[in-house]
Amino acid sequence: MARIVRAVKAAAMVVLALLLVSCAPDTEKERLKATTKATYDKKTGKLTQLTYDNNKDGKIDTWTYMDGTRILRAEVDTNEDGKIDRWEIYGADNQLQKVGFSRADDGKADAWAFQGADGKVERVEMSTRRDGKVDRWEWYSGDALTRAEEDTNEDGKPDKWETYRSDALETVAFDENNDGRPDRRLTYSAGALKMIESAPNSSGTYTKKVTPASSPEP
Ligand SMILES: [Ca+2]
Ligand SMILES: [Ca+2]
Ligand SMILES: [Ca+2]
Ligand SMILES: [Ca+2]
Repeated sequence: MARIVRAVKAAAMVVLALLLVSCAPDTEKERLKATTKATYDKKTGKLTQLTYDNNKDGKIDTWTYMDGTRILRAEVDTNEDGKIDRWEIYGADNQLQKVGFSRADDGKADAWAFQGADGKVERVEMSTRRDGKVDRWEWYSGDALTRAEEDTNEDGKPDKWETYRSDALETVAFDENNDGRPDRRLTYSAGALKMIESAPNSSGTYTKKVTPASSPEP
């Protein structure tokens, strides 16, 4: 998660790199020249793409797509294995909107992280079926996962709710009759199931509680 937090301000660095080309020592100058390439639209003359060598190893690893001075998106091959592993999407104000990443690291984005005001990940949207359709939403505080919602039956509505404490699952609730409201809640402590609640009344309060018998002493 930390690498997502470190938002690469690709375009700013490219501009910086272009400036450095003129004042860097020869080898550095050569590297920047070889890896910082600008592509322009033949008709309009507008800048459409900039490349960049973010980790300074002489190999292009960042491709920033531009519309003139506006950054549209950047694609980054962080580990230089030939597969893009980071997708940066920018808003109209050249501010980073979200960062896509590939949980399977197969060159296909399946999760997108949104930053909070503190620069840390605030929310992650996920396509668990890897079809581009978001069906899981996670919320973070600091760097810790605090809660999640999931649409497990692809009807566009969450039907599974999870809460976390110290990155461990604390409760998970399920909507079993597909009315958008939870019907059963499982509570865990230190990985062990502690309570099952069900039969919610009209205000959503569970009226039935079952405490699983604790495992027999060895
Ligand atoms: Ca590189
Ligand atoms: Ca890669
Ligand atoms: Ca659903
Ligand atoms: Ca329900």
